[in-house]
Amino acid sequence: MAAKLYQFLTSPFCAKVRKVLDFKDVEYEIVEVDYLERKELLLASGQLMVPVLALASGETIVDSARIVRRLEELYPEPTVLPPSWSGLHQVLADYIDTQLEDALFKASIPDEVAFFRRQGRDREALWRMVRERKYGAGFVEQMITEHGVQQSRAHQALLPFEEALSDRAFLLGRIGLADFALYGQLYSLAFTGELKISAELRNLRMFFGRVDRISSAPEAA
Ligand SMILES: N[C@@H](CCC(=O)N[C@@H](CS)C(=O)NCC(=O)O)C(=O)O
Repeated sequence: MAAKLYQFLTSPFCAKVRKVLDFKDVEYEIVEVDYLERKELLLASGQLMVPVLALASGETIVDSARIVRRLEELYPEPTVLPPSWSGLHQVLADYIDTQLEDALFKASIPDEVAFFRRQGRDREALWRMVRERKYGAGFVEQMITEHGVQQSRAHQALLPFEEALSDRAFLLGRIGLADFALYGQLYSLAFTGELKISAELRNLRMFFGRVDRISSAPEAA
């Protein structure tokens, strides 16, 4: 029996986990969670956030960092924490999952609103409510109005990564956790099917393709 990954397509943390599963060649199926109807997710994990990984053994893990740690224990090879680079990968992945996430998430808001609107006004309304509870009333409309500013902020935040990738395929040389975290966050600029990483960020565009090709995405369950 394959593991099950509960996800929202738009989630960068789910994209990170998908790619680690692909890299480690773990068989899994995707359960695309309906944003408004999360009964199956709740029953499987006792909470309402993704990613959640339900292993064939019956073990269920919530949170992308915990999932990756557990996968590393269960499937140590190929490793995402190369010897003597493990600490740096973790520090960099943490930065990517928080600081870079903040910039890219804000720049991707118009696409996310459109994505949830296509699924229905009710999904869009819940999505907006969750965001505005966290960031305050009017946040979503403000991000749409300020889209240009948010795009240049995201561009600035990506420049150090673009530079690092000018002479190597992966951030710290050998592929590892930080690369999967970066791939996940870049997925916020790709979930529409169009790669919205600026043409000026050529190394990052190639990096995204390189990690994306690690294996083909499995079919939705
Ligand atoms: N630190 C968590 C963050 C997970 C997270 O923020 N998940 C979001 C989707 S990207 C979520 O499930 N949000 C609930 C909601 O939007 O209702 C992780 O790394 O897994």
